[in-house]
Amino acid sequence: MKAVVLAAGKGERLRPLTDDRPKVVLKVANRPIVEYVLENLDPFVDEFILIVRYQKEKLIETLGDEFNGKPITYVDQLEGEGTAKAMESAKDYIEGEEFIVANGDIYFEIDGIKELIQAFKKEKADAAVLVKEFEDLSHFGKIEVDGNLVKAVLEKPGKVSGYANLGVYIFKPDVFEFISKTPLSKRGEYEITDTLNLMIKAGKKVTYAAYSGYWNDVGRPWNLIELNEYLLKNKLRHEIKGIVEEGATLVPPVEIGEGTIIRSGAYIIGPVKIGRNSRIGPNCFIRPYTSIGDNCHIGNAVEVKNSIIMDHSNAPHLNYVGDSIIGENTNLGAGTITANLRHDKGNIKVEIKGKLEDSGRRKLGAIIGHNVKVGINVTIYPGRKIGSNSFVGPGVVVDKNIPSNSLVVV
Ligand code: TTP
Repeated sequence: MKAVVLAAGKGERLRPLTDDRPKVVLKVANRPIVEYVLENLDPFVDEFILIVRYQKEKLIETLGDEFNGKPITYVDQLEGEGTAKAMESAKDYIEGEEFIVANGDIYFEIDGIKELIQAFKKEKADAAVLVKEFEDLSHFGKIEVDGNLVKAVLEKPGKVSGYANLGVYIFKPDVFEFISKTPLSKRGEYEITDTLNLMIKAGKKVTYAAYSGYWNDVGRPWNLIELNEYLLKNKLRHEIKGIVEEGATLVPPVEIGEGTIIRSGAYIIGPVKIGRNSRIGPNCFIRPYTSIGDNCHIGNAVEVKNSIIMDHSNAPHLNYVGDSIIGENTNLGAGTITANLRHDKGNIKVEIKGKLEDSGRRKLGAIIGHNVKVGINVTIYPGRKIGSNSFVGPGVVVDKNIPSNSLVVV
């Protein structure tokens, strides 16, 4: 069986982290998101077809031409937006048999695919959808069912409970007939959910599998923090490949990559994952659910908690980084602090595509893009973004988002 992985999206809700790369290559727990998808599909498939467009070179460079010894074919998305358009792009690569389709930006586990294949076979269905029960479906497509079959798919039905569409499907090649008839949706996209409704109307058998495992749709910045926390809590093994100086304390599980040095006085409470060739300490405090990439520097008197610090980035002197994401090749000046809590203890809101969205979190720090230089003594308000390639001068109070490629001074 082949797997078609949809990875052509622009990831606009994850700006500035996706300014120069597709979201599926962003690293969570020091690994590109798309690798988790491929890993969980791997036992069931013999070939991966990746649908690409936005910044595709970065994805091809990240994955290469095979995964676990199985070939990856990259296919350009046909002109037009949406998941159905992305899927249609795979048409010439699918022959005869059923195939799996999965969004490239979701995290799910192997059981989901197992259950989906079982349901598809048991019902002798034409298509199958993976679903999960949620209290609030405002951000999802709702899958309405009758017995073992799907009756309809409703896009963003509001604050109701029920089965959410998780973005993982099995189809037979005849789905392409329905894709070619799928109309443009209200938001100007060709969507798989509309294709499913056309199939149901035409009397095709669409079934579903209800998944009870962990799932994360990495659409917004705080989803990266949640997924990082889940992966470190549930998948991390204590493993030290680097050097730990006398006088450093590591509370397991802590993973430390080759070439990394943990200097005396560093106090690290796992789960914490640190990549290769990084310099940690002396005298820093790294708290649970922190991922620090390759070639990073966390220096003296720095505290980091529940955060993602990507490759080649530094928090070198007197910094506090809490519930934050720091992109690649970014430097924090001495004394720069991220605030991660409102004094009224309300949820932190973040501007996403021009609208303020409730992150649902009481604690959320900064979202800083790639190649950013932050000066000394900069204060960053909770949930604020600093765009990629920006320079923030000494003493600036970041109480508003800073667009990419900006120069901001007091
Ligand atoms: P979305 O998360 O809906 O879209 P996106 O990735 O562009 O993100 P944003 O809304 O923040 O801009 O996409 C769901 C999945 O489908 C995701 O894996 C990307 C993929 N996709 C395509 O491959 N082609 C497309 O044209 C679209 C819209 C999405």
